[in-house]
Amino acid sequence: MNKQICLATNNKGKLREYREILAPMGFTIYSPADLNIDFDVDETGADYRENSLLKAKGLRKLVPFPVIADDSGLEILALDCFPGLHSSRFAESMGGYPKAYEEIFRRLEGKDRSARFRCCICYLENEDSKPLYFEGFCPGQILNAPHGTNGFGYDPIFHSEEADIDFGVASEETKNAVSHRAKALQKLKVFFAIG
Ligand code: ITT
Repeated sequence: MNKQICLATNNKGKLREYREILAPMGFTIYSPADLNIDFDVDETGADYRENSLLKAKGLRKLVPFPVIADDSGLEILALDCFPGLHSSRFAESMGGYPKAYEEIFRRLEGKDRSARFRCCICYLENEDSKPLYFEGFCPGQILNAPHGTNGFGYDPIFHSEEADIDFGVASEETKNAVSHRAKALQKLKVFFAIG
């Protein structure tokens, strides 16, 4: 099996987590930037799966390696899974994460704070290969105020139920033991072990 893989992301936080999890298995993970590729895909899919495929296909034609793409988001149950598929775009539209946190706190006043992170990985070996999908969830609660600066994105306002820790103060190792991404990746690792 080719142990060189390109990750279809411009998100440094995701890249760090994939490397941390896959490097011990002997995989080298390249980002588009590592290969001097200007990578940008319009995320026009109707769900995580479609977006992950758009990213995987968009990159696979540009690189000589199999590709992993990750589409993920934060789903707040009392807000009908908002911001969900638009998690990144919502933060951008608010002018950054701190403002997005404030807006979420405002919308959640008096409501149940249950939430989950969700991740869909698409693995595409070759341009004409069948795409393989692996999904993972990470249940928790939205905090009352940001706590810590570890991780990325919405980590500073998320409390993980399984790890019983706020992701903003969790080590990478702790987050990677329970995260949505780690769980999806765990399934991909099983495929690599038998594939
Ligand atoms: P790429 O498309 O380049 O991979 P992106 O950040 O735009 O980067 P997504 O479209 O998948 O990626 O959006 C995922 C967003 O969901 C991400 O930017 C965060 O806002 C949020 N998110 C996903 N996983 C997260 C995590 O582990 N911790 C915190 N926030 C996360």
